[in-house]
Amino acid sequence: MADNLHPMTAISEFMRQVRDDVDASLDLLVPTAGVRPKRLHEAIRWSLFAGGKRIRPAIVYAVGGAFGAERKSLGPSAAAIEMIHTFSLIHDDLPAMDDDDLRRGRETCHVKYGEATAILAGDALQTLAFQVLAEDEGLTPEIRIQLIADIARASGTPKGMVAGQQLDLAFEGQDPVRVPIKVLELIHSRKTGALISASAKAGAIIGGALADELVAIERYASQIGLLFQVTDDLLDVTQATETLGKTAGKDIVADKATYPRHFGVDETRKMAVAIRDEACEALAAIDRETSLLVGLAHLIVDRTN
Ligand code: GRG
Repeated sequence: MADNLHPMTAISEFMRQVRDDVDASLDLLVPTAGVRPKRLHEAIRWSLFAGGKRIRPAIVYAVGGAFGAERKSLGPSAAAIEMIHTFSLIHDDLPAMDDDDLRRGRETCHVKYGEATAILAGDALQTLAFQVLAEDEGLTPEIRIQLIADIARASGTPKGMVAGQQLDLAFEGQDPVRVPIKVLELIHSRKTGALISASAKAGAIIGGALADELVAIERYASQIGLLFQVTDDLLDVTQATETLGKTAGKDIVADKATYPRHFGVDETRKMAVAIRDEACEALAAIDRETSLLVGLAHLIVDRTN
């Protein structure tokens, strides 16, 4: 981060750069809407280029940068992780899951293109992500295999996103306050935390982090993963649909167990700040320039959507 910039200006500038880079990579990697089957590629692009925050790619770039990785060596992995994330959003919005009609400020993929195409758009994004990782000639075969294994583990089951989603669905409709906090943490860590941790680990591995540095980054990542979902829970009850770009208040309607429901909004806010500070403390074990990682932790809790 440039020394002469205010930390918030530096993080905003960093996020702008990430968005530009990841959008350019995704545009090159995803078939254009003119390629057959056109409807499928249009649907993929509809969801992918709808103005997502690109937080996971930002984590890849920020952690990789802290360990001295070159930007171009991080691009394909950052794009692949964003593909998996977008895939999970498309499937999460389906009628059989959260049944939502608004995402990233526009109609969800299945509302715009139909359910079958939305399922296929998600499937295609997932497979393309692993293809991109496997074919990334900027990385050694060993690193590619490690990234593929880590990201697959974070996406699937028993400790990844699919498992988290299944648990989330299983607890829907039960008295949310009676869901033990340990279970809530478990759902959050799988549904949201796992891919965020995999993003941080990918950056660290590409940057050649040492074993003890990797441990510190994993601690940082598990805290910001939790922070991300706790903040998401808070935003669901404190922000308007227009600001979020997705339907506000969904957690209450679906009777979901969330932090604000357990602890109330004020207490949850305090907890979020404590989790942020713990994330930043984990960085003290790393003798690298980590101000961007601190900035990211602040951004995650201070965001409005
Ligand atoms: C097989 C990988 C896989 C997924 C299918 C549907 C599903 C199983 C999992 C759902 C996972 C999910 C939607 C988790 C929610 C995580 C979350 C808080 C998403 C919002 O992320 P933001 O705020 O969104 O980063 P933007 O739009 O900014 O990218």
